[in-house]
Order: sequence, then structure tokens, then C-alpha cells
Amino acid sequence: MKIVDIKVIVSCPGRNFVTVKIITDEGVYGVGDATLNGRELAVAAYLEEHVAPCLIGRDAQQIEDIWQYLYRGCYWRRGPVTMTAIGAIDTALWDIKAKAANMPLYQLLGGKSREGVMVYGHANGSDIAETIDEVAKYIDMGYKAIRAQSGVPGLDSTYGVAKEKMYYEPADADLPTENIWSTQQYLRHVPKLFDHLRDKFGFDHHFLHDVHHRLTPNEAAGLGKSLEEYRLFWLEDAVPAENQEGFRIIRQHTTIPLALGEVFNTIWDCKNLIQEQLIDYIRATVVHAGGITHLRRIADLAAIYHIRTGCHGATDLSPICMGAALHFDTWVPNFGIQEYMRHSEETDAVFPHAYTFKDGYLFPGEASGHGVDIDEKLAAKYPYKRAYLPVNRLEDGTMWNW
Ligand code: CS2
Ligand code: MG
Repeated sequence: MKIVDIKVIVSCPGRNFVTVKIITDEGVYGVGDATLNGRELAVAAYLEEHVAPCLIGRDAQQIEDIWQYLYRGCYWRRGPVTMTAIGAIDTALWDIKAKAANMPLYQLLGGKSREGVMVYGHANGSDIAETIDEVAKYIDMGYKAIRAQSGVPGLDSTYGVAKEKMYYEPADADLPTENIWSTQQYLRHVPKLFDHLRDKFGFDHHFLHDVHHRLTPNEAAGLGKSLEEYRLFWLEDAVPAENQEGFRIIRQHTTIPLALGEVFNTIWDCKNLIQEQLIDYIRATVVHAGGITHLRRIADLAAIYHIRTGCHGATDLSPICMGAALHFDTWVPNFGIQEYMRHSEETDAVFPHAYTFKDGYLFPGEASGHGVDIDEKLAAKYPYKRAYLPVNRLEDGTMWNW
């Protein structure tokens, strides 16, 4: 089964997405998500100029060899652009293999390990009262797990707080928006949020929170301690993780479950974190961590150390990534949870998909392949629009992590 054509489709149905379509001489095709928020065209050019020419004529069934060829063979290993491009090709090839086998992808991976994939939704409000109302809406929709974010008094904008309530789009401007951050205000506010939430809703639902890389290890340790009584499912991205050893400090002080890794690209980014059992959930996902082929290796390493998966699933990951992740989640033995931020109607129309939501769970569907396609004609109606993620500064103007 030879690869005869590779298309790179860039479109903006509400937000930018990069999609790869691999076409074979047997007429079977597969699609993969190649979206890297705010750096979309770098991946599109990488795929068009440096990947596609090397793959034409190759056997689409040799997923592993193609993965190794693109990883080892490029000499410049790792990095988000390279690994997103590899992830997209890998996803499309798994889609082809499963379609050719006439099976849903989860069957090819080893079959179902569970009936449904527990997801968490995003409740957010400009203050605690509004966040409580939003959490109530998610509970009414059947969610078992809900991420709660709220505006911080004294700050004009806070990560995770959006006007649109069912989805959150942080890449909001043609040039990066500048936000102001205060660690002190934030640390005072978050325990109050969870105090109110537990008071109102009790302990039957899972609550999660994303710090979005804002703290130092010692600050994170303090926050973890102050949140322990509220029994969070996890505290996410408390600290930027380039310095993996930093997490030892957090671990020495608190038992709050820690989640990390939506920005990780390879097993090397989380090797120490996993082997030293410094985290509880690994957030790497299909599109940014080298596709199903590589994510599977990360999950297997994590399983040895009692660490479970919690794939990233924000709106900047296309429905193709979500579909592939759901097949992975259905199979992976050490599954934890899946993030699920809904896409806009425009996005859903461009990417028809087999997955469905019911009572707090997502189901990948029984279509062969990963069950997500792209409507190319419709996609062509939405040309690329440059959009950046915001940047963050401290109150005195110092650049900080967004
Ligand atoms: C996030 C994302 O979903 C999450 O947990 O941290 O909203 C993240 O900010 C975006 O994916 C960035 O592109
Ligand atoms: Mg996050």
C-alpha cells in the first residue's frame, strides 16, 4: 500500500487547524492533526517541505519504520514542531491501517479496556459565584469531573476564564495580548474557590484545577497543602517543567495529585518525572507527543510507576486529535481521565466525527479508523487567520510564564 499523495490543509473554522491527509494507491486515506497553537504555519511548512517529499512512494503500512525515519532520520530530534509533524503523520497512518483492517482503531491497539472514557469539562467564571453557576451547569449535563477556574480579584484577566462558556479560546489576537499576573493574589484566591465549591456541591464530583505554569516549586508546594482538604482530582502544571527535579520539592510537602505534560513532546521530557514518581497524571497527547506510536511508549513507562494518563484536549487540538485520543484512552490500561473542551459548531462541521458524549463519558464510536474526517470543501471556506496565545507580565512589567 503505497503513499501517493500528502496534503497539508490549513483552515480556520473559528480557530486555526492544520490537518494532514495521506492518500494511498489503494484509495484508502487517513487524516492526522498537526495543529500547534500560535505556530501553525511552522508545522505546515515542515510537513510540506521536509516530510511529504520523503514519504511519497513508501509503504503506508510501515508505521514504526516511518516514525523512526522521521525521528532519527532528521538528526534534529524532538521539539514541538518536529514532534507535531511526526504526530500528524503517525495519526494518519494508524487511521489508514485501521480502515484497511476494517476496525475501529481501539481494536487494533488491543481492544477495549473500559466501556467509556471519563472526561472533564471546563467551568469558569469571572468570580467565585459565576464559577459555581458554571460548575452546576456541567453537573446538570452529567459530567463526573469538572475543571474549575475563576477570575482573581485585582487582575483584569485570568487564564482559563472566558466569555464563551462551552469552549475556551486563548489564542485571541493578531499579536499577543499582554496579561498581568500576581502570584500573591492568586494564592490567596484559589483555596477560597474550592472551599465554596465543596461547600456547595459536596465531594461526589471530581474537581480539577490548572495553575498554567505560574508558580515556583515552593509556591506550588504551599498551594498543594492548602488545597489538600478539598480533595482535588489533580493540580495541573503548577510549575514549568523544564527543571524536572523541581517537582521533588512539591512532592516532599503535599499529597495533592499532580498532572503535567500538555507541552511535552517526547518520553525524554517526562522520563525523570515518571521514574521518580513525581507526578500522578501524564498529560501528553497524540498531536504534540509524536502520535499514537510514541504516546503508547510514554503510557507504558508511566504504568510501571503507577502514573495514569490524562490527555490534553483543549479546543486548539482538532477533533482529529480528540478522536485518536479517545481510541487510545479506550485501550490504554493505565487510563486516568480525558480533557474535553467542546469545539465550536463551525469546527465540528469541518471535522465530521464518530465520537459521542453521554453522562460524563466520551465514546470513540465504531467507525473504522479513528472515526474523524475533514470536509475539505468546507475547510477551504475558512482561510488561515494569524492568532497568538497571550503573554504574561508581573505587575512591574517583568515577563512571566503565561
Ligand atoms: C490548557 C490549554 O487545556 C488546558 O489544560 O492548559 O487551554 C492551553 O492553554 C492551550 O492548549 C494552549 O494552546
Ligand atoms: Mg493545561
